[in-house]
Amino acid sequence: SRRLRDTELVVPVVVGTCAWWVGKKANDSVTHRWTVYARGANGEDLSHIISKVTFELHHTFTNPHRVCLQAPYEVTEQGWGEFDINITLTFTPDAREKDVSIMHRLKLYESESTPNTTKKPVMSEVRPGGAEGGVEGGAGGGAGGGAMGWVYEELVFSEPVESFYRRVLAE
Ligand code: SLL
Repeated sequence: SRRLRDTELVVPVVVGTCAWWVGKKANDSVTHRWTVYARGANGEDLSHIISKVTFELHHTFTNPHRVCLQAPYEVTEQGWGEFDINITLTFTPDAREKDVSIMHRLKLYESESTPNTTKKPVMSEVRPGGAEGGVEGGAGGGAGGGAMGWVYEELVFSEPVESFYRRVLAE
């Protein structure tokens, strides 16, 4: 199928983490439970454009290479430390696009650099084949501790494959 000149398909996505302190059950290896996720910016599950999401956890986790073949694209774990998670989006084969990787740091603790407000809502974009930074937000988890952080990105498919484009618009 041919590619459509002068056409762009823009899909807003959010990747993020949220973490909760486990409270009195905390021990040396488990202080928090947390979830890392990728989803559509409006809550849609993205399975119309994504075939796989891979989350690369810190090597101290058992089986750190976690693969989600269907929505919800998320991993829930427990641990003690903060680290960078590489999140790779693989698109449906009919898109004929390369994977996109987004790095996101798991935050367990509210910090001065993650204020209780969302930063300025300017959008950024990721083009399949090359990622750039997006808009970040964060918040503290309130009583007991915990933290959230997320980044809003736009996946931009420029000159999309026609059959992919038509299928996505029809869904
Ligand atoms: C740090 N550089 O030192 C970071 C690494 C790694 C966190 C944090 C493993 C949990 C488990 C876990 O939480 N690793 O043992 O299953 O802060």
